[in-house]
Amino acid sequence: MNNTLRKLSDCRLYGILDLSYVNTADAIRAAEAMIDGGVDLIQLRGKQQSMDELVDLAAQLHKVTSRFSTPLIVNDHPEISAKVPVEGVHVGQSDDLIDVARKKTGRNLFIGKSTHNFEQALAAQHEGADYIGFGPIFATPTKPDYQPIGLKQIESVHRNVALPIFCIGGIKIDNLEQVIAAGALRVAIVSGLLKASDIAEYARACKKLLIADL
Ligand code: 3NM
Repeated sequence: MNNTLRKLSDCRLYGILDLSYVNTADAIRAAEAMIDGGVDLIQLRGKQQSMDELVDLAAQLHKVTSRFSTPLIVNDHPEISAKVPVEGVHVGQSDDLIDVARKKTGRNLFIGKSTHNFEQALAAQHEGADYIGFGPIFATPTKPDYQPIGLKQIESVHRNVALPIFCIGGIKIDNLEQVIAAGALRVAIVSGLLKASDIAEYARACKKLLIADL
């Protein structure tokens, strides 16, 4: 294990391995390509998979991510962290509160929370989240039931929330400059990356735009 795990504040590009876009057999290769292209942290998201499948895949993924100082975050299930030394857990608005998730992990992990408006973003900060997702910025088939919030709140949320904020939802290489121009410093991308013909190249192009202002 590389003991200099990348800090959240240094993370700009968050790649989400959503198992509705990539099957478990290809997930490791997709993670390696993401890392090769400069993705800074990776989330495992599997809404249809059993706990056993997720634990098994998280363990395989962690062998890869830990070689590259890349934090691995699991979506929804703090319980996985009891079995696999992942670095974080991501919860949604209807999942465990941050405190509860933290207690379930029994370790000092990153806890991230999805937020869908300015008030939820402030509340997540108050609740003790280590980072937030903020979106969906644009309509997305990956989370079809959510109303897109657009670009307008990005600036105010960055002015008022002192956590790493990952804008998410419908973000692709083609609209990323718009999102950055609206004030985003960090983004999370699912389908843009996973449907790319070359995941590493796609990630590299996104990362280049995100770090252009450094
Ligand atoms: N969470 P894509 S939007 C997983 O707004 C997720 O909290 C969202 O997928 C939120 O990059 C989203 O394919 C889906 O649009 C993002």
